[in-house]
Formats: sequence, structure tokens, C-alpha cells
Amino acid sequence: MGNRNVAELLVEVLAEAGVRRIYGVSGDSLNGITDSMRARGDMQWVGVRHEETAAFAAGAEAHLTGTLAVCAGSCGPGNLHLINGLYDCHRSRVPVLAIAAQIPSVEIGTGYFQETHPEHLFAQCSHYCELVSQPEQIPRVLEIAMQTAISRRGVAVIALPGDVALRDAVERTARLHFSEPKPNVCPSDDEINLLAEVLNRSEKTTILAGAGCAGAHDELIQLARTLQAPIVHAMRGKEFIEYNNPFDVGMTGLLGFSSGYFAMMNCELLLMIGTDFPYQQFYPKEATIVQIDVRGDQLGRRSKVDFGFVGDTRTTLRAILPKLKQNPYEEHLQESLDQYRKARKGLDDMATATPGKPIHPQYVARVIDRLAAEDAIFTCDVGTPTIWAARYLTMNGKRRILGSFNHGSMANAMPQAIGAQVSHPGRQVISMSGDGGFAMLMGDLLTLRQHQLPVKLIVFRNDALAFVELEMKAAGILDFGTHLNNPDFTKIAEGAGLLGVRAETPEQVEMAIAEALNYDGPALVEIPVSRQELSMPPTITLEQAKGFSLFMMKAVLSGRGDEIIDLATVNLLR
Ligand SMILES: Cc1cc2nc3c(=O)[nH]c(=O)nc-3n(C[C@H](O)[C@H](O)[C@H](O)COP(=O)(O)OP(=O)(O)OC[C@H]3O[C@@H](n4cnc5c(N)ncnc54)[C@H](O)[C@@H]3O)c2cc1C
Ligand SMILES: Cc1ncc(C[n+]2csc(CCOP(=O)(O)OP(=O)(O)O)c2C)c(N)n1
Repeated sequence: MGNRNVAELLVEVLAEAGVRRIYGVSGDSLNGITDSMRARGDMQWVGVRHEETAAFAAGAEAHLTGTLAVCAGSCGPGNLHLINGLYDCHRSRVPVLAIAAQIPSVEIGTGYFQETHPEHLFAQCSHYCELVSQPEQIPRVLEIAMQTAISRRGVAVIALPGDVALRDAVERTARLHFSEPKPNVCPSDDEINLLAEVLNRSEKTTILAGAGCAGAHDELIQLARTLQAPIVHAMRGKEFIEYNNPFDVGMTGLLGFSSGYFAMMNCELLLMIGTDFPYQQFYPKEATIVQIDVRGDQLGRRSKVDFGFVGDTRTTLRAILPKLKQNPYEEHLQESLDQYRKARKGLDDMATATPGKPIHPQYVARVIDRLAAEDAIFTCDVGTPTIWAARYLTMNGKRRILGSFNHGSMANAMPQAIGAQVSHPGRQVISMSGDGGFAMLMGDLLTLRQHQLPVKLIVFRNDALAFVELEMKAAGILDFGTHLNNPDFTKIAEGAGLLGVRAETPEQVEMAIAEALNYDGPALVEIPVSRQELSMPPTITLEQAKGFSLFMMKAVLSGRGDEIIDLATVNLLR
């Protein structure tokens, strides 16, 4: 083997670990890496138009596959653009390696052109972040970064000066040759006995289950049956918990269902499993709270906890199930299920189309749900599309759903759809985009064309930052700075080489979405939806109620009475 350089060794280590592609924008300081990818030919360079897209796309791939995904940015501004997407990956606990190219090593510390310090910039959104200053550090530092991202679930960053990447490598090959360890983590025998005793004592248990229940569906259902417990799911648990689940009573939280809220508030014992549901005010104050999580540092993070256990969901539930007695009391479960049926019907009644009336976004979401493939992958923008996705998309164990649920960043949906489609070429990928979110990273529409990714973008066009308007109303502030003067997005899509379709009326929604889904290529559907569509929280607190009436007063005083009528027709009189 001749003089292999650091970049070539780096790419080889990634390839040997199963990495198939790198998302990014190329640049001088990345030349060593992109050139060795070109020369090898077995790893794909997924060029995008904004590095933030690269990070979101890598995060989507990592979420869907559970394996390491990689993104890269050139020195200074190039890798700085990765940062928001990396925050999202880190907070979603998905394994992503970011290669942040660095300025020439001899210039570091001189305030040189494009100089930044990635090891400081990315420290907050990574488990590991180190500068490679010597060829001897590769592959060891790279492998530590990869191992850290995989085992701690999150982001690792290596900052690599372009000149170091081009120097001769000292080591010859990868050092680590083992597949990812997947240990079973179980509480001790004494703890399992204690957990059984606590659960057997309760007559009214509610389970709050989250993404940490992935892969433990059967055990979870058996647990709920034994405890006669309704299951409330947190948003990131939706794809793993909601389907084939006779105990499901929906979500709680601002986007939740009243049934989810009441099941949590009315229980005697709340059993949290694999969830980091963040909103304190939605946890019961009086109930005994038991929490199971694979990470000890998660215990008690969101609410008081009376009993905390460290274990993975499947192993822990398998250990506990034989020790549980059948709960003979079913009133709590039946009441919760009744409430769920009512809440569901209320939401379904909102998802209708009336000729001559505005298009309700709930109806659009319902149509997407009905027409989408059995194994579709959905992404939804932060903003009201997250609400419609949470409430109207039906999961079935094969479908997947992604959002920026923990970090809460706008503009996530199209970039995540790019990562989903690149890594799953045969699957239908649907992005539920807000007009604000879509426009924020709209340049990457061109990535769909460039890589011929048949993503379907459904743009909920309400000409507003509507979620912010909702928050302003709830806080008693008159909305301001939220209007969007939008272009015709279908024309932009057509100009970018996509199919552009527009639905003008409720009757056209189904046809427009079907046309896009059946089209063999990337497509954008623009649907003007009513702006004042209130997504009512499951219970309105006194503070929020005050907020709403205050909004009405302010609106009247400012002569915007038409808006109140608008609110009333859309929400109260429907
Ligand atoms: C605009 C907006 C509004 C939102 N409103 C709501 C809302 O109303 N309701 C709602 O529910 N969410 C809402 N969310 C999402 C919310 O912010 C959180 O992202 C979500 O509730 C977290 O879901 P989770 O607990 O399932 O997942 P995570 O936050 O990912 O938590 C998973 C937990 O499981 C643990 N874990 C992982 N693997 C295992 C394992 N094998 N065994 C055991 N434990 C494991 C992890 O350590 C972690 O503690 C909203 C988001 C946005 C953007
Ligand atoms: C990067 C970023 N900027 C601002 C916000 C605050 N924010 C949350 S939702 C939202 C509005 C989203 O608007 P749009 O995508 O049009 O969706 P809508 O709510 O109107 O359906 C804003 C500005 C954010 N979460 N992320």
C-alpha cells in the first residue's frame, strides 16, 4: 500500500463501519475527503445546498436506521451552518458524526480567514468534539468519535484541518472490528421485586410510554392488559406505541387529547416507561410516580418520582411480567377509553371538507393519512404541521414519523425527508411542511431535483407563522410580525424541476395529493388552509383562558372584530 493520506484512511474507516454516504457541501478544506470518496466509488457524496440540511438529513437517516450517519462542512462558515441540525440530532439522541473541516493547522490561533473553533462551537451539541492536529490521531480519534456517537446516542464531531487530511497517514487500517454491542439492561432482582410490589398495589395505573419503548410493543401491551392500564404516548413514542393498541388513549400536552390528559391526572399510579415527556404541568401532583429508563440521569428529570429504575424497556418488562397479578379493577381503563373515543370523534369531526368553505388543515392531514403508503415515512415541520401529524396520522408498525420534536426547530421537515429518501430509496416519503418552515431552507428544493429524490412536499399554506400566532393568543398578546407574504410555491417548484400542484378548494385536496403521490419524481402540493384554526389544548388553564379573552378584547379594540368572527366560525361553530 503506497502513501495513503489521512483523508483516505478516514473514509476507509467509515466505509468499513458500514457508513454508505456523507451529506454536506464541499469546500477547499474538505477536498481530501471528497476526493478519496470519488476515488473509492463505494460511498455516496450527498451534496446539499445548505449544511443545516445535511445535518438534519443525517439525523433522519440515523433515526430511521439506528446506525451511524455522517455529515460534513468545510472550515468556518461551512461547518457553522451544521450547528442547528446537529443540535436536533443530539437532542433526539441519534448517532451522527460531523466532520468539521478546519483552516490550515499552522494558521490556527491567528484570526485567519474563516477561522472558528469548532471544538468550542459544537461542545454543547455533542458528546465528543476534538481537533485532529496530527496524522497519528487517525484512526483512533475518529473511532472514539464514532463509538461515542453510537454508544451514547448523539453527536460526535471531529475538526480536521484540510492540510492534516492530506498528510500521509501513519496507521494503515481501522483498529476496531466489532459490531455494535446490544446489552440487555435490567434492574436488580431486589428492584424487580419492589417494582412488582408497587405495581400490584395499585388499582388505577396509567402508563406514559415514549420512544424508549421501541421494540417492546408486545411486552407493553401485555403489561397494560395485566395492570388494566390506559397507555398515554409521548410524541416520539407515537410510531412505536399507538398501533394495534387497545389501551391507547392518545397523547397529553398542548397538542394532546383530553383523554390522555385525564388518564394521567386521574390515576393513582403513573408508570413512565422510556419517556422524557418534557412538560411538567401535565404530570399529576398526587399520584405515585414510577419511572423506568435505560439512562439513570433521566430519572426524575421532568416530575417528582417515587420509584426509579434503570433498565431497557424490553428486558425490564420481561422480568416484571411474570411477577404481576391481574388487576381486577377495570373502571379506570374503561373510563379512559370512553374519553378517548369522545376525544377522537371530536378531532375527526374537525377533519372534514365543506364545499365553498375554507380548507381545514385537519382535513388535509386526514387525506394524506388515507392516501399514504402502508410503509410511508412522514416528516412534519415544527409549527402547526406537528399538531396535524400528531393527531391525524395513523401508525401501523411499518410507517415512520420524524420531526424536530425535542429541539423544536423550524424547517426540519424537508431536510429530514431528504435523509429519509436517500437512505430508503424505495419508500414513499412525505413532508408535511409549513409555509414558514419550508421557505426557511427552500434552497434545498434543488437537492430533490439534483438527486432525483421523489419526496412529496405538502405545503400547508396559511400565509402566517400560525403556531406563533396561537402562542401569542394564549399569552394575551395581539399577533404581530407573523404574516407571510408568500409567492406561488408551485411555480417555484416547477422552476426547480419538480411537479407543482395546487388545491384551491376542499374538493380538490384529495385529487391534488393523489396526483403528487402517484407521480414518479419529486412533487410539491400547495394547499391554502384556514389560518385561524385553533388547536385547543386538552384543558385550558385559567391563565390561558384569561389570555384568550384578553386577545379578543385587544382584537376588538384594534378594530379587528372580523378576526374574532373568524375564530368563532372556524372553531366554535363547527
Ligand atoms: C411544537 C411542538 C409541540 C409539542 N407538543 C407535544 C405534546 O403536546 N405532547 C407530547 O407528547 N409531545 C409534544 N412535543 C414533543 C415533545 O417536545 C417531546 O419531543 C416528546 O414528548 C418526547 O417524546 P418521548 O418521551 O417519546 O421521546 P424522548 O424525548 O426521545 O425520550 C425517550 C426516553 O426513553 C429513554 N430510552 C431510550 N431507549 C430506551 C430503552 N431501550 N429502554 C428504556 N428507555 C429508553 C431515553 O433515555 C429517554 O429518556 C411537541 C413538540 C413540538 C415541536
Ligand atoms: C428556527 C426557528 N425559528 C423560530 C422558531 C419559532 N417558531 C416556532 S413555530 C413557528 C412558526 C412556524 O411557521 P410555519 O412553518 O409557517 O408553520 P405554521 O405554524 O404556520 O403552520 C416559529 C416561528 C423555531 N421554532 N425555530
